[in-house]
Amino acid sequence: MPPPDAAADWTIPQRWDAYTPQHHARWRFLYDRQLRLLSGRAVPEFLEGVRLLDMGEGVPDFARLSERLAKRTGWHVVAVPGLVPEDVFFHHLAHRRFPAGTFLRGPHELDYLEAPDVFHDVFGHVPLLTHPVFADYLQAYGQGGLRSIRFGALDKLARLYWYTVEFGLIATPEGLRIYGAGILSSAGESRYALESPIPRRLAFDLERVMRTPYRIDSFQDLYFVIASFDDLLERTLRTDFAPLYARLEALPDLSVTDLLPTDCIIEAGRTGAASGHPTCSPALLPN
Ligand code: HBI
Ligand code: FE
Repeated sequence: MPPPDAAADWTIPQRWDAYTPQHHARWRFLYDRQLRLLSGRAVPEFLEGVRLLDMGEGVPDFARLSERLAKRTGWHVVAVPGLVPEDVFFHHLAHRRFPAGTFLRGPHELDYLEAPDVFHDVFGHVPLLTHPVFADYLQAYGQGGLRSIRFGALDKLARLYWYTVEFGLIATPEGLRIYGAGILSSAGESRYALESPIPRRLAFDLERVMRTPYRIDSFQDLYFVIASFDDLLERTLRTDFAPLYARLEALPDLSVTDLLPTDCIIEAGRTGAASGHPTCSPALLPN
């Protein structure tokens, strides 16, 4: 059941007028800090989306933001009270509505907070929705999510969201770049994800991703790297999930230190690689 002041689809009014000058100043601090960090680290299409959406003045008004966004890919940003049930979340994505929180993190939690706030949701997730292929991917993800509930495979699909939309990396001719919102909205992880020798970085593989649980309370030990957004769309949401879910039923989950012979290692990370294990350079990522 939605909370008292929310509609049946869990949306609420954003109440943009209620943001104080302090909120807008804090947004600008977070925005400016991330943009300084992300040049040379974020995938160029993300930075292009940030430029197009013109969000630098303060907490964006979702109505104005959606006007600009919808002109490009038909997506809208809708306000919700916080995390919403999976089926509600998938339903919004399947209809090109991105559900965003309205609260802004406090001055004491500028670096890490448990629940997604408006900076994570809007600065982290929305700019890439100006990119037609990524916009298609997220809508197809929502449709797939609704189907996965019927297969009882919601946890597998949640992992796909986690290792792509939230914490995905992408190979570019200039090197690895960030496209996951959980990294893009985090000062610490924006550096760690590309520069730390600790995490393992593997080429994206749908079945591998769906077998790999994740942790929500620390920097990631494992990142998956895609070759392009076209490739991500092709490899995931164009496949028939029924046989995949059936296969996954019989396979155990993998720990982040497990290594499959089929894993294509881009950077082995602290846990290292079995000797002789094939590595793959980002340029040669399986397309
Ligand atoms: N609700 N508002 C909101 N934002 C999310 O990112 C979100 C959610 N509900 C469920 C959810 N994410 C995850 O379970 C996804 O993997 C489905
Ligand atoms: Fe998120």
